[in-house]
Amino acid sequence: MGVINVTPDSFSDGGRYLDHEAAIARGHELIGDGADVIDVGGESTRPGAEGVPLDEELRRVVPVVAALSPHTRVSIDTRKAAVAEAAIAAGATLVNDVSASLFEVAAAAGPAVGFVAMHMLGDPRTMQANPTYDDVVADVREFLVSRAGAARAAGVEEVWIDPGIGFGKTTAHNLALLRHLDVLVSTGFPVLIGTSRKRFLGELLAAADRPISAETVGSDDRLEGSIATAVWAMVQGARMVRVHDVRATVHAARVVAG
Ligand code: HH2
Repeated sequence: MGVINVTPDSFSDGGRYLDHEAAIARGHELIGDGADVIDVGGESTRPGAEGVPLDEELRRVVPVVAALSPHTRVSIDTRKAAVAEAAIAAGATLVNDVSASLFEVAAAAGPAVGFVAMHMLGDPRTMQANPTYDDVVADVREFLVSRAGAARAAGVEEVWIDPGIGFGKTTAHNLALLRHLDVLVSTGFPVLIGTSRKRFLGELLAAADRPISAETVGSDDRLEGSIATAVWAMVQGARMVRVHDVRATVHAARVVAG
């Protein structure tokens, strides 16, 4: 799954694809690089981000979804039912909802439309304040199985689960979820995971034996960690990885797959 953020403020590619032409061109590039799905989002959910008004989110994403959906599967990354509905009308067939609540919209659209239930603690404005869990892996699993079950009960046939790396999680929480990904895989729901360019990758480099300063590891410098964790996740049984650097990730996955 290749990412296009049609936003001014996403943490790694904010501002680059706010222009529709640039976003659509990027989508074609990602398809050429080997993406099977393009995830289009119009609202940043980075820690501390403020929400975006409905009209503005619609204006950002609908033309991009309409232009790309004849060429590839498009997923819509949104927390708003009206945006999900408009994106489906424009050709999207996967609702990627970081609040795990829009399954009714996917269900109403019929069997061609799937749903991703992602785990987030709180909301983007406050989620990194002081995230705490009894047992992060068990808590996330329980939440996802419950939401995915609700989506199935509502009539969605294709339901994915995603632990929401970085969404109300410390580096230790992210690592526990990656290390124990088998716990999510064993639920039977297909697992999607997104580590791409996330902050904890820079923190791990800063904490290594021969540290690289976290400040010098900007989000564009997290490629190796993004690829390593994507391949790790696939080896553990994740069925889809959400990445910005599609070409490099596809190449790495093909090498490991032999
Ligand atoms: N991560 C981000 C956004 N959407 N969706 C799923 N299913 N899983 C994720 O891990 C996930 C997601 C955050 O990354 P990005 O889109 O690059 O940044 P921003 O939220 O700042 O637009």
